[in-house]
Amino acid sequence: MRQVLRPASVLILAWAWAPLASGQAAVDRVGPPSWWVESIDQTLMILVEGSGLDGATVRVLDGPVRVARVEVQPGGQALFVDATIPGGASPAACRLEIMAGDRTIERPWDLVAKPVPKAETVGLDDVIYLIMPDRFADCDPSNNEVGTVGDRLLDRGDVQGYHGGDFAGIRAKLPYLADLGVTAIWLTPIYKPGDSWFTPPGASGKRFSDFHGYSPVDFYDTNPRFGSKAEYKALVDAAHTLGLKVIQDHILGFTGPKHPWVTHPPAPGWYNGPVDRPPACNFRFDAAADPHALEATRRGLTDGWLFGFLPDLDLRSPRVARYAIQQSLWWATLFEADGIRLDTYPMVPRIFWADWSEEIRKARPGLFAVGEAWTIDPVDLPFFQGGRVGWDGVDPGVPSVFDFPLYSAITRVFSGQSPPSDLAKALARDGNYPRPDLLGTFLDNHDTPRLAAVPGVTPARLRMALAFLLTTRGIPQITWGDELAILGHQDDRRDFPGGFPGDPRSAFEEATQTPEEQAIFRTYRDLLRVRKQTPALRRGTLTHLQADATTYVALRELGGQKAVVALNLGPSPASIKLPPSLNGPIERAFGEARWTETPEGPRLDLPPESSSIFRTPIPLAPTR
Ligand SMILES: [Ca+2]
Ligand SMILES: [Ca+2]
Repeated sequence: MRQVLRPASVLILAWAWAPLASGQAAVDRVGPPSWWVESIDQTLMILVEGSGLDGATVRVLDGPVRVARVEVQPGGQALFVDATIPGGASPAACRLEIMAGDRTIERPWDLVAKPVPKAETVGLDDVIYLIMPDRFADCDPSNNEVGTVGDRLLDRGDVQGYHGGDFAGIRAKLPYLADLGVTAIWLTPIYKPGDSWFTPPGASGKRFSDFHGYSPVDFYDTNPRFGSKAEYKALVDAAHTLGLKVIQDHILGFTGPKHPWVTHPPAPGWYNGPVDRPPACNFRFDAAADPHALEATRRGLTDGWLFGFLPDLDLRSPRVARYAIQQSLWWATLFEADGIRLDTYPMVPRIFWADWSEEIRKARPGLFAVGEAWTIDPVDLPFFQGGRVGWDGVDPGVPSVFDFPLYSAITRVFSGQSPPSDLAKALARDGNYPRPDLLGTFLDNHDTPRLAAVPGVTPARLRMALAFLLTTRGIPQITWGDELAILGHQDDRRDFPGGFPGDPRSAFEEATQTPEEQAIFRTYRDLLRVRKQTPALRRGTLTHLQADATTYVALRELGGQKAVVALNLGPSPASIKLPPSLNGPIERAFGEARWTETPEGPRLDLPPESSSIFRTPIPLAPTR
């Protein structure tokens, strides 16, 4: 069925920009460019962008896709095509036919089989390894300047330039990650970004490339400097073969400054505006969580442009929301996400997340998602975790958020600014969260200083911080190179040593690591093994046994298994009495502490600046 509708409401809308002069029809982009078949009917919004599309008609050839309605935007630059894919349809190599004026334009539009997920979704048993693809490994130098316009973007001497890492590099290093003991990789966004240097307003001429990925210009293509969609798929398949899960980093709320929508939005009000004088995001997470805040203050969080220059999409508009949800579903389904990380999650209206979660649930029930909600306030953060209806009547449905309040406590404690009792104090707020066990925990990420670079953090303190991270509640996330204690500050995403042509040595091989790198690398590997062997450390209840000015001791229990984690940050040995209920068979799984059973309960003797783990003996090979 073909049908062309032009609702009167569209015709009378005022336009903020001048339509292009009508000329010969052309199509620049079609999104989504493909879809999959399901057992039930699916309705889809296909956005066709180009020029000269006034009066266009659309049909889908060579397949079962039915076009229900075409909305031609005044100016002829966009068509919204509402289509139906009948349930039970077979995959087909379809073609989208657009007829406008005297031209007929065809685009391939494949209907494919729905991939069957290869792995369980990310969950409590996982440890996530964050990779910024540009900074990990460059195994294909031929892609380093693909598509570049103007000055070269590759400059390893410039922290804001590209360094050359790619999908092929990550794929080559997957065995290293599997051996280290992580179970999932999270890549920062792989969308196609701008092709040239960018100088934001107010940056005093300083220029930036989009190596970090948070400036998409096309939501249906990859960054060609990382590789093609086929190369990305090959990376995902290789990861799954090794038992590693893949977390996709989705941007749903904004675009890069160079996105073509900025000058040619598909419809009025596509971005929050006014576009020529955009309001900057106010970062008032507290206002979102506060039922008594001014609505205008809340809108400053959800509708402002990040840093005043990242164009903010109006996700309250049904068309914009549909586009965002579809691109998210498209990547997650066709590229087999095992989890999704949601960038700038609180800057998007919660009602959108509720809709997004519902759609994701239908496509892949139970799929893990974790939102970036960068607030260290333990009162505000719980509001953003899904699983509970908030004061606004909305459950955003996103099961996890990153635990920035605990991150803040970790930084303070292990740099010597606060006593270890602050760890217990931070965890004491867990009653505020719908699911504290699902929170994403971390020592640092790509947006923070590395913990190893924080003044006051010593190698011994770094090892204790890791022991805490990998044994406390939550799903831990490690940042690339943390296992070597690589340094770096807020805006200094360093390269993995040995990942790049010309590097003097490779830290991917233990034999060519420095002695300092070997020490921390082995600590990572050992602790990851202990965590893997000890279900209580991943899923157990958490009880604080001791938390004071120098020590922190916690018990995790699952079924009959007990695990005791003991940290002594002080410069002297410490002796700690544990409850008599902990008497019984025990083995040391990590560290140097001594466990002595007495009628009054076990006594723990902890060496200075040390971490140790004891557990109910398990019938497995001992750790190295
Ligand atoms: Ca490369
Ligand atoms: Ca926003």
